[in-house]
Amino acid sequence: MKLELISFKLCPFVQRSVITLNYKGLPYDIRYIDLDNPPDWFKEISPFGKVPVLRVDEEMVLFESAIINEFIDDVTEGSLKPQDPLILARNRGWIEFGSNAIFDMVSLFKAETEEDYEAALETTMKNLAKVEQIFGAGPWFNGEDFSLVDCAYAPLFMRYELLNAHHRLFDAKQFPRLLAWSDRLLELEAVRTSVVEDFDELFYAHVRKPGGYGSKLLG
Ligand SMILES: N[C@@H](CCC(=O)N[C@@H](CS)C(=O)NCC(=O)O)C(=O)O
Repeated sequence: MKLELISFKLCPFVQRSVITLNYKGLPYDIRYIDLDNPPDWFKEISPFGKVPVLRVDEEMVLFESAIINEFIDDVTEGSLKPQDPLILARNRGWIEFGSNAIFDMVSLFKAETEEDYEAALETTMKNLAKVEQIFGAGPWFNGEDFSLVDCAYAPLFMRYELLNAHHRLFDAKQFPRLLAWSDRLLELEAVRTSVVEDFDELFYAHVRKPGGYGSKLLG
């Protein structure tokens, strides 16, 4: 099976799929596009005009990171999805929650005014508090079994680590379980190799770009 992942270097959703591909050891090619100026062939194949898109055997196109990840999992050994339908449904819900948490994190550095920033900060901290509250004994979201939920949260935590290094937003006193989970995830080979080499500089440049209150504080 030939896989080509259509990507944007900074996209956390693409990164979720890269982590899953890496973790499952499935060979793939990656092709980067400029999302500010997407090529016509991309507009034709991506129904939402978004990355990631996974081209399978040059003909079938899959989109939406959560669905791409389930596909990657289904065609490889050792499932990253729980067998119990109830736990699986719960996992899917928290993956979706993680997607919203990514958009809320972006709204922090996109905040133009102090007021917008404070509102975004409140939302993002509430998000993290909810995850802290439901996270069990670890080490992973489902306990001993590494899962697609872990793949889904690593990109969010990688970005928060970079933001925290610049301007501390939260610490281990507030979210001890979440930060321990984050540390564990960020140490994984599949996660460390899921971004381009100059990711940190690219991310900081992206944060600085809007130029408003949030970007000045966090960039
Ligand atoms: N729900 C989608 C979200 C993907 C997404 O928002 N990707 C962004 C880049 S990080 C994108 O392609 N944005 C382009 C656009 O919205 O036009 C998924 O999980 O794959």
